[in-house]
Amino acid sequence: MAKIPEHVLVDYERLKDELNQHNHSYYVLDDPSVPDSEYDRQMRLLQDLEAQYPSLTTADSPSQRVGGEALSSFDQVRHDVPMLSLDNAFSDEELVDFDRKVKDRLNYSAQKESPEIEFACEPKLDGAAVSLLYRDGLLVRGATRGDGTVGEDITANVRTINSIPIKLVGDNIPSLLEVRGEIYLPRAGFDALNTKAIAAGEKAFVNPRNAAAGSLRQLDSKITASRPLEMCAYSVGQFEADITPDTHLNMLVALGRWGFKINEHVEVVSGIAACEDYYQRMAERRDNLAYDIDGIVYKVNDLKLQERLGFVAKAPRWAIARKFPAQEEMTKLLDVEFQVGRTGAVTPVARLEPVFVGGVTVSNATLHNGDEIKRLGICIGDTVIIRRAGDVIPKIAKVVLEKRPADAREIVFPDRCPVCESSVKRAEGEAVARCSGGLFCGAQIKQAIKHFASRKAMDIDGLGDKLVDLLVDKNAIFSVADLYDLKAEQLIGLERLAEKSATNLVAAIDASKKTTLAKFFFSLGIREVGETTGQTLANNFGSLDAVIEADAETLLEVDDIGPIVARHIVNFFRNPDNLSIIQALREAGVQWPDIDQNAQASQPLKGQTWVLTGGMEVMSRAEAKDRLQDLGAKVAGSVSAKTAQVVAGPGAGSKLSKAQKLEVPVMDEAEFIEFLSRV
Ligand code: D41
Repeated sequence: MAKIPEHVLVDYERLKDELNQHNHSYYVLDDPSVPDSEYDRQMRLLQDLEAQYPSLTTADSPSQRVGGEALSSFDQVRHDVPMLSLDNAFSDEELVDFDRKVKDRLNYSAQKESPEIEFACEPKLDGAAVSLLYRDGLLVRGATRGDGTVGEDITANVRTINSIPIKLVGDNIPSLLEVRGEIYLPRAGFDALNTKAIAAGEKAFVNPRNAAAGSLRQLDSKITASRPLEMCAYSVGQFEADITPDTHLNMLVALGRWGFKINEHVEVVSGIAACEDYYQRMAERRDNLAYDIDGIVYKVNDLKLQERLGFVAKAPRWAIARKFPAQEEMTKLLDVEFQVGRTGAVTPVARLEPVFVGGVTVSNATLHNGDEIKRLGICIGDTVIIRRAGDVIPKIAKVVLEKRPADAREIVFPDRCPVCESSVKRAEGEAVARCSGGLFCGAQIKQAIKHFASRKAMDIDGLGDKLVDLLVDKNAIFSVADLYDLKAEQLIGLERLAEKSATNLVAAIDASKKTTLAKFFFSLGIREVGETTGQTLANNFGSLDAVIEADAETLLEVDDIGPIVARHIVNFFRNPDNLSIIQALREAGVQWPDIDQNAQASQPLKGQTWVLTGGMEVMSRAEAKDRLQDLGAKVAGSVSAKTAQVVAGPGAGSKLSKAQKLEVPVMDEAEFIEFLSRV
């Protein structure tokens, strides 16, 4: 074997340490320390060294996170310190009861002024519990919880999880440390995984917990490596160290310093009433978290008190879980209706027996399209599992086939539009079936008008969805152009509209005539043309007529316009009905300031991406965005190494720190306004 030169050994150790640190910044702190390109460069250097000197490669090398050879089975692992389970409290009374029992055991009740107990409150992550063993700071074993006494050795799999340190960092590293925590799949990762599975014709996972547990049980660690799993540490089993934290919170803080991810919402409170308050606060935030939680765990914070309290059977006396309403429930599919959208898309909507799930009562769920119906294998009358988490749209996660009744009916996708009876067609390669009725279809007319009137389009205040439905149903309007002929008297004649609202509405319609070219493009409801593309068209063509006249080739010359959007734009303006509506809108007085072609040619910020973060005091954020887009800049929601400039106002947080890390220039609002006056 080639002798490894000393300087290579030094380089190798340094590279490993640096990569582990970058990894920690990125996956644990959520705060990248270097651009991805730099990380990739160092990783390649490391891999080159390992290729040149194969004997260098150690298990703690960051290169090993991609997974290795598949196993034929998992070994069993005995937990020397048992992994306890958690008792549940199902009501506030049971929580008060828990507090009383803790105090009784500690003899607090006998004291005159019974002191309150300090509790550490933490979200109960919905994933799979694991044990990670570190000897002298190196990860030597990962194991599932199993039955609490015996689990399975999943070392190869846990190594692939980026938020798990393979080597501890910081001071006072314990000679022996067994960390317990939850491995979970954030919702975004879960959605991405299911999208991929469905595209590949595979079965989707019902929820992130199943997906996380399934990912850990893979014999091929390369599969685990491909799943965006995360881990949060929440307790310690075996522990031999020079320091001994005195509280649960301080133990978590120590774990954080050694490189583990700790849940960001952990809080220490005094007394059980404050625990209930924490529960309410987290219940409100639950839908906005990036991951599923199924409840709150309360733990006596003082580790000495924990020891005095001990455990019964398999659960500690010093901890309890209080569950949230379940995110999955069973109910029945009563019927399927088909709704027609603005672009004619026919969407099947499930009518369900109402069920309380994820904190709300659900009676409808979208079934997306015909493929989804096939994939789920669902029939009317079936019992289904509804899942509602985070995203407010409930989904049918699974059909319970065992419960299918004898009279279950197949779902038949209509070949005629349920609104206008035109034929329903499905274009090659598209999942969506569409009504071919275009503007003859009442449903499409309604949706087109609702879109036209919406805030980011023509912004007609007071023209809500219900009123649009009414106006179209009563034949008062047939297109967006007819809005501008509406008279107050006519509106008062319609049921539900008072005189004042009628005059206000006519005034709002009138006021909407003054718009911008970008908003007008967006308002037309051309398929795939959102706000950004509307702005792109305005910036690049300067006038409506220039876009009407453009062919697909000309459109394709514009950055950000691809062949599909180009085709939709050309088709839209080739349609004589659309052109006559545009003509009528212009005649009604809809107008926008022309974009100066010279100024446009010199768009000074063209090609730049800007990010606005924090509050703005003088200008509104929408105005700042408009101004930047007029100057040709793209306005993005997140900072990357490619960001040209960040405008940060008061309260700017992670985006600002990321900009500083990546050395992206930052200005405040005053500087921004000054900048605008110069360009
Ligand atoms: O977030 C969790 N799922 C979580 C689980 C947590 N935050 N803390 C936990 N603490 C414990 C004790 C008190 C026994 C150390 C737990 C669990 N146990 C647990 N998870 C699965 C079984 C037990």
